[in-house]
Amino acid sequence: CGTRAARLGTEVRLVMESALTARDRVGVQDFVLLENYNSEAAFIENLRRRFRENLIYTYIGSVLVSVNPYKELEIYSKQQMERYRGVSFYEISPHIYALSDNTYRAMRTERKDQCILISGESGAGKTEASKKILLYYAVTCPTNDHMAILGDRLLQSNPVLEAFGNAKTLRNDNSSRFGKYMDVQFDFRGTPVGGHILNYLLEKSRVVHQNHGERNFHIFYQLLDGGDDDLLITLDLERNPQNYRYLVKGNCPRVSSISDKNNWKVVMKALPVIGFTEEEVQKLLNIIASVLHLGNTQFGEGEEGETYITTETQTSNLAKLLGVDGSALREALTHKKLTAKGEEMISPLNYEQAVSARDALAKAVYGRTFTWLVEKINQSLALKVTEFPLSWLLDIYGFEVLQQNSFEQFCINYCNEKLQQLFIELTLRSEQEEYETEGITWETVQYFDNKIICDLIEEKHKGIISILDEECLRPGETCDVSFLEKLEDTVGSHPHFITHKLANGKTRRVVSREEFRLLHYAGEVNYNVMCQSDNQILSHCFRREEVIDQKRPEMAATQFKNSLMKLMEILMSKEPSYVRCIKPNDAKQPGRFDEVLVRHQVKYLGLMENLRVRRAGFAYRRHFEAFLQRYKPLCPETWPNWHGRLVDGVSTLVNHLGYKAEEYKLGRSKIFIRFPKTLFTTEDALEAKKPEIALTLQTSWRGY
Ligand code: AD9
Ligand code: MG
Repeated sequence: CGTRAARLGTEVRLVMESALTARDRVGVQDFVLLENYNSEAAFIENLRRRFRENLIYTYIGSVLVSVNPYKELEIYSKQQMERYRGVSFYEISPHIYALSDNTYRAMRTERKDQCILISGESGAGKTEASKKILLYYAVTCPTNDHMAILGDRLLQSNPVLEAFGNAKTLRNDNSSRFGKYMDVQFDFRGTPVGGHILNYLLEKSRVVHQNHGERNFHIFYQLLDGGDDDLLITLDLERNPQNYRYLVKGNCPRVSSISDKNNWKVVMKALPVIGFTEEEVQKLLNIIASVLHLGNTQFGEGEEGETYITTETQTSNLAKLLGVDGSALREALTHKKLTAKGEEMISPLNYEQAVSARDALAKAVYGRTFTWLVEKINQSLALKVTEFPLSWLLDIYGFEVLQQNSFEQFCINYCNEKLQQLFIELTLRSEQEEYETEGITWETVQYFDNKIICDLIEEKHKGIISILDEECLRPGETCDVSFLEKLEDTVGSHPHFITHKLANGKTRRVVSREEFRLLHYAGEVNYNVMCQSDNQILSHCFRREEVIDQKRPEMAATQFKNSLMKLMEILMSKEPSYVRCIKPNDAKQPGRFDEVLVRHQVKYLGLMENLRVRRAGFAYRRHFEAFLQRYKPLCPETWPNWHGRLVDGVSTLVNHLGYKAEEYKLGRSKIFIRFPKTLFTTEDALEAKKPEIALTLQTSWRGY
């Protein structure tokens, strides 16, 4: 049945069928055609069979599921792009180009903003997918000389953003450590005319600390490996990354899959293309170098507990690179300014405070540089006119569980929780809308709604973020303990929240006293109590008196929540398409399909839910015209041509085929078929009739 079902995906052109090889037809190319659509095992088996044949793409209706092949496949060439241009979704094997093309055409014909949401866990292939979509637009959209420059800038912004915002982690050698939301504007001819990037929550803590086996952001290693001798001398840098404290924490300066030297060249070529002047590039490099020097700045402790800098040369280099006065910098690193009763006072920092002030400065400098970089890129892509339709692309960090999960993982996972909620809402909405426009009765579907977890995190006054905010404003060392207590008081009985305390007064082993566990839709994650670290961030961003002041500044978590809310609003107003990425193994190896890992992702991506929604009523739907065109040879009254109304033609055809009333429904423009079996039988009949009709078909379909 796999082959029969896969064939259905080809839909129209019988004579074109040779374009699809037997290999293309392994398994079903649309999960809705799985006979046993409730079976997770059948779902995974279909993925596995296709993966084995390098068929990494499969649909669930209009959702594209993609399995990371971990090897270069010959499916992204220009010729391949041509194959997918202007071709309807089901005529050809599933591909990211088919989705790109469909979105593009929907935007042009319906003049409605589109958005492509790419999700999946770290290393599943989101960023690669987003690059392939951009490339498809850049190559296939009509253009002129001026716009070619823009296309070039769009493409060139990628390596630059990746150099500054991506890093090697245990899960992915090129892991995005920021969320990227990119839009591309098109004019009435369908030419890309502008773009904009929004970035979310760069993981700044990586600048000063990396877990074992991980690296800092790529740009540091690229500079040291690729920068020529003169440049390194100007920046007072040595080539060996081992000499820099901020680069040795993860004990992993080299990554076999990455050529820092080559990537450096790519970045240096890209910067002028996206509008950076020579002077700006130099400034950027000064900052990168200064972060490294900052990391090597060491402190000593005097007899009175005061702190002084023991690495004078580093500090002088640093001051020079940052263009600031050396003594002011020294003082900033070892003293703090307090304002009490309107008077400013300078007081010395102790050793720990100085170290943490230094690290906070490094993170702030890097974070702001990244924001500036994105702004510069946006200037180079900017277009002032806004009435053109947009196509948006969201590539955001995937759901993440590390050994130690802190504030950043909390935000990342919260973001994924929100996207999942949006996915469920929009999928249901579009199904419902389609049924309504077609005049077919909607049947309610049971599914897991993760709103309960989103509420636990974001609810006003009662949610984790609100409690975190309040606790971060309280002075005192016991903040994290009281944070946990407050959480227990407020959300302790929530079914998705767990601490070490059991209801019977005993202690739970899997959660330590400094942690709480959230049962996310995607899995369980223990988070360190975050208040302390956040306090540090806070105290460096805002002075204490500023915090206590009546003008309460927004806390980091609330800021993140608000920007997510805005994002969700934007997304809700667009026509969404989805790419759901799956990671086949943790070893980053080609050809390995780890069933346990895949099953977990299928579960938390909600793919079975998605399939159920899609199959709740009807497995298959097609426009009357396409349906009639394909199956008309099976009925003497519709063959070779039907001259009446399309709906009557389809009705005559299915009556002749003996479809029972419960097997199908006719909408306003489409036929809906409830079970794949009905369709398979029809397909078989067509196959049997092929020799008889082939000759006529070839002639009559040529002009189709
Ligand atoms: V993270 O949340 O940013 O850590 P992503 O973005 O989901 O993650 P990414 O796109 O970076 O993962 O993919 C990880 C690696 O898998 C890439 O560096 C490639 O080596 C590999 N990959 C992913 N997709 C493809 C593909 N379509 N073809 C070949 C791929 N290799
Ligand atoms: Mg990524």
